[in-house]
Amino acid sequence: MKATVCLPTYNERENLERIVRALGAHGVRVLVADDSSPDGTGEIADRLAQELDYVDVLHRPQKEGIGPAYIAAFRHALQTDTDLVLEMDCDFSHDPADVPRLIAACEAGADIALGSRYVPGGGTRNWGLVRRIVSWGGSFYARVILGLRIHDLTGGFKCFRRGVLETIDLDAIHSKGYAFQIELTYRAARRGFRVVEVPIVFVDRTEGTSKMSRTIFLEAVVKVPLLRLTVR
Ligand SMILES: Nc1nc2c(ncn2[C@@H]2O[C@H](COP(=O)(O)OP(=O)(O)OP(=O)(O)O)[C@@H](O)[C@H]2O)c(=O)[nH]1
Ligand SMILES: [Mg+2]
Repeated sequence: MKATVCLPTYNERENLERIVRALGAHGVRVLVADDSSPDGTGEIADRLAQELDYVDVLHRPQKEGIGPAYIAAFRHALQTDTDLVLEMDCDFSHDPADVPRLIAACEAGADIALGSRYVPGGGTRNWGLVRRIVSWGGSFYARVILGLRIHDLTGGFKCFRRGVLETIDLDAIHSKGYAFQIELTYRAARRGFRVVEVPIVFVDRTEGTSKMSRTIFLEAVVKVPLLRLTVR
């Protein structure tokens, strides 16, 4: 199946080129969605797109969070003949070498394959106790309130069959941060799509800085019960 990896970037100049080249080994297309990073990530993306025929770039005028960046990238990818659309962080927390396993899960029948830290074989590396509790606790909170049988709801390493993204009402999604990941999976599960968790080991970034913030955290806390009440 043809696959497109969407890579949202904001100040990832230390990571982008290595990730794009590593993805090239897996026969996927790469779509970088850069929110006018002040560190020049967008220019690196343009240079790579000129050199490598599997790379495209979407430049967005301002930083709006991963939600809007992914939605713009999905719409762009859906205009091509790609069968699968992937999400992946551009900071090596997600290993490009795991991309074929996510694709294989969809080829084997999943509508959505989620890279999961909280199933046997998955895990996190180099994260302190607080980050581990926030992440696991966030997934547990969402799992209980939304009544899903999915263990990792906040992760951002995923593969969708294009039909999933064509069916969900992308216009209705306004989440910006982690809530976006929860919302997308919840809306897909409500539509009856088949979700499969693929174990991954998540490694804390070594280059660049995290964009996680208190606002992003609070958005997810508030959004989860709202999703439960409003999404049919
Ligand atoms: N286009 C765009 N990309 C973003 C934005 N915020 C974060 N990203 C990218 O989304 C990916 C995940 O962001 P991170 O900063 O790693 O956030 P995180 O993975 O939730 O947090 P950490 O685990 O602490 O790194 C990275 O590739 C970021 O560059 C944004 O506002 N716009
Ligand atoms: Mg990260």
